[in-house]
Amino acid sequence: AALADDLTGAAARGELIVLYQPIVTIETGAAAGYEALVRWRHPVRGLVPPLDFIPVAERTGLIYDIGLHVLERACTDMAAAPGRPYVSVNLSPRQMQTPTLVHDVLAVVRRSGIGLDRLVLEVTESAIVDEQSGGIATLHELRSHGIRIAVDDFGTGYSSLHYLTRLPVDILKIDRSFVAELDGTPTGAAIAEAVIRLAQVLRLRTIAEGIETTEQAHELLALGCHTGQGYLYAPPRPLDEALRSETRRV
Ligand code: G
Ligand code: G
Ligand code: MN
Ligand code: NA
Repeated sequence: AALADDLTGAAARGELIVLYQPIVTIETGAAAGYEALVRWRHPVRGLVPPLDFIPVAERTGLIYDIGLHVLERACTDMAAAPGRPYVSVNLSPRQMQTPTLVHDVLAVVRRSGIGLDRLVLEVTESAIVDEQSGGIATLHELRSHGIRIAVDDFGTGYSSLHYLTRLPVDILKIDRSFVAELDGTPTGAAIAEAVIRLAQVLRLRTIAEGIETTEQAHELLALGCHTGQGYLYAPPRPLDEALRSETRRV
């Protein structure tokens, strides 16, 4: 309860900070975009990771305003970034279910000055697949404005593969648990390979998460995934550091 109280007004007090992790073209190591990842700089507890406060924010409904705050920061930061990178922002289920979402997202992005084609919104399977939530209609509407949709942690949720063929999405993010299994064996590659093949057939892009070794990067390339993020390239960092961080070729 105390944490929830503190969270009220955290954004207004400037306690929420947004870090950026590059999403790179694996062949060149060049950043094509950045994932925005929020942190809470709590005056007493120190840096609180999202896993500790996003669920609280979801329960209390604070996530809606926090999410718009993160979006505004992310779009404004990217407006000043060289090379017109895209920015990928996470949306939680509760945000997806709020009827004003599309209107508010459009207003924030337009105010920032970046084009709508430079925004990717990351949603989880559960947030879209729940028929009651109106998630599908929301995604259609967002996409009609040129915003791209990525399915986060793909493969860990409960959507059936059949259902996926009808989802209005652009990108599948291969969950880092499947990248971690890449060990040069067919069994280790099984799920990543299945996701990549599926994406090819459905004409979706793939982004591999949690790439930590050059071996994983090479294996992803061999499987046909050309974009990824992970500690091999860079951890989430403050904007300035993220923009000037060195990228590497594998
Ligand atoms: O950065 P880190 O690995 O600690 O992120 C942990 C989780 O928190 C990830 O699942 C990520 O999707 C989520 N997360 C990070 N930033 C945001 C945000 O701005 N909004 C929402 N809804 N989730 C976020
Ligand atoms: O659920 P989502 O994919 O949005 O979560 C992203 C989270 O993954 C962030 O909290 C980020 O800190 C973390 N992350 C980013 N790169 C790596 C990596 O290479 N390895 C691991 N274990 N975690 C990573
Ligand atoms: Mn994500
Ligand atoms: Na993920």
